[in-house]
Amino acid sequence: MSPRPVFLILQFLAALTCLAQQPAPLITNVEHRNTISLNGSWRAIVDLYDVGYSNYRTHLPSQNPFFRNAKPQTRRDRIEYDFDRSDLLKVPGDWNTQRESLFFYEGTVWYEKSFSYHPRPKTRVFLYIGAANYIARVGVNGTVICEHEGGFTPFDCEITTLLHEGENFVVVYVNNARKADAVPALTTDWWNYGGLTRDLYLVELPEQFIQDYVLQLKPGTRDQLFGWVKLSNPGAGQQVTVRIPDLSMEKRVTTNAGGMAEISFAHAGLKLWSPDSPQLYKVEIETASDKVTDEIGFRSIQVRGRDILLNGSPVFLRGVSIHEEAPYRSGRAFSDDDARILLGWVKELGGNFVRLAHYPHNEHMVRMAERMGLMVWSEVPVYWSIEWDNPAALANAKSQLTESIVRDRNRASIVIWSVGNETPITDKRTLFMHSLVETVRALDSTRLISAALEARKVESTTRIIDDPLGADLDVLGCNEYIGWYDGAPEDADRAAWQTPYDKPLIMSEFGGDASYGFRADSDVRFSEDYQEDLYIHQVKMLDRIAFLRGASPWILMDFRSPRRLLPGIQDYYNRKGLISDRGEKKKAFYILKAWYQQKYDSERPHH
Ligand code: GCB
Repeated sequence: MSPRPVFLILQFLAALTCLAQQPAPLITNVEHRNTISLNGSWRAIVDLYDVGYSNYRTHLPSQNPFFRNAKPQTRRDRIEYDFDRSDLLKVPGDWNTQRESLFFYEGTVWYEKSFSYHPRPKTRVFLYIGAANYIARVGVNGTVICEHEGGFTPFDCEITTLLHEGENFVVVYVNNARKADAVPALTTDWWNYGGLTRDLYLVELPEQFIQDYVLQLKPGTRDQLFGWVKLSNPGAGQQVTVRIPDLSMEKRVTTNAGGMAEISFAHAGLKLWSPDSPQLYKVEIETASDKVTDEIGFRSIQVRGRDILLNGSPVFLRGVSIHEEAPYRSGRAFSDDDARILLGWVKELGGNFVRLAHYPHNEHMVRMAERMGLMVWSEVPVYWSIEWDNPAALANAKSQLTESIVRDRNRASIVIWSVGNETPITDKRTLFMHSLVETVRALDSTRLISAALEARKVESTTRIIDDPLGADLDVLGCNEYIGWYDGAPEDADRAAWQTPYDKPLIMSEFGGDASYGFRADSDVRFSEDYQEDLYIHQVKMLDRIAFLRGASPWILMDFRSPRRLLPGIQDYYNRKGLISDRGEKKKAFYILKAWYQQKYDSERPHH
């Protein structure tokens, strides 16, 4: 029997409202809240044809059977799935590297986990998902509560009223099928690792809690802090206390009608954060019902003409690009230990800077960089071609950008927000990118904005960086591949660089593939010797660019890419790493290290 039209219309409307379920406003600094980890083993149903979502058309999406985790009640019941008898996947973790059969998989996986919970009075509970690549739909105890698009940023959904005493369950639908209208779109030079790739928590908060806050050094000063605290519920006259015990600072402020309170104060004895001395202060924020602590570093980052100034002094950014690829084991990196190893190599290289390409990396990485003393370039996956004239794609890019800024804007490590990578120049694209730049400026006035651009080649030796997007940026980023995609390594010796912009340049990429252990003459592609020679020519060229203020060559470690097909050499790895996927350093590593030592010494002539 087919359903009546009226019912279908109602169902359609209900489906629309269901799809419109946005996550709750982001809770910052989840790490220091009262959390219950949901990491660990989850039941997983691999659903190649999206049967669980699309084949149950007679159900409202909010009552989709898979979300209900249903069990047969009688022997006659037909239920064609069973989480309890499905295999396990680890969370956090991509699915591709956990099961051979999922290595190339792009589609839907349903995750389920049961947990016992004891509700407490006057407590709100949120489910926080560090990242799910790419679309996630979340249900708790059978009710679908929110959905999220974007594979590299966190979101949370309030589940207070859905929880009960005893056993509860959460079901998450994750789909990583590539789509032309997504961000990123169909093609990337990295593996499309699917799944619940970052930490998952239940976050317990009081009824009125500290939603978000910012405390930063006022640009252009060395002793003035400013910011604000936002409470979860609006309402004027609520007291907020901000303390920095090590500075014996305490400040009381009162919220406005929107539940926000501004803070500003000065302290002459402030020790500023820098790579050489990554000073962090414990900051406590307290209201009548909530208290959260954080560790915040204070520093300023500015541009003056063609200089980048850290705490008022010119600095050269000695960096390297990194993908969120796990060292020693394969797959997505997600832990503190992964971050310690990757960033430890950057320190060994003599770096003070990392470009976390091409999407926001996990929070462990950003916090580890802060503790270790590394400045960070953070990026959104506005990569290559996006549907520039599609308003939904723009809204999506903006929301990923916003989530990453809200998550990280108290981190001293982050000095640059990058709005994209190698986006081909057209009017529509430049408008789109302009809109992203405006989004950043509205959310954060203390950091620099950049993007990885490409240069225009005139004649055979001159390269001009005159992308119109440059007008919007504080710092020009440029990717170039002289000696790899563009001519021979020695062509760098004659290359001349120009830009009409009076702005600093970071060479955000250069490099070439080398298979670790493959030694040959320096003109043999894919040998360590070729890559070493390329770096020798590159650093000489870079030294001749008068407006160069930093570099983040491509890339620290070999990483998986579906575009890298050469058997025996690439085997689905981009081999431009200075270090292999097994942690072995290639010859070029030492060329860059020596160059960075020189740069370091020349900034400190008296040492
Ligand atoms: C680029 C891209 C980067 C690639 C790299 C390469 O220009 O920005 O994502 O992986 O080149 O190796 O081709």
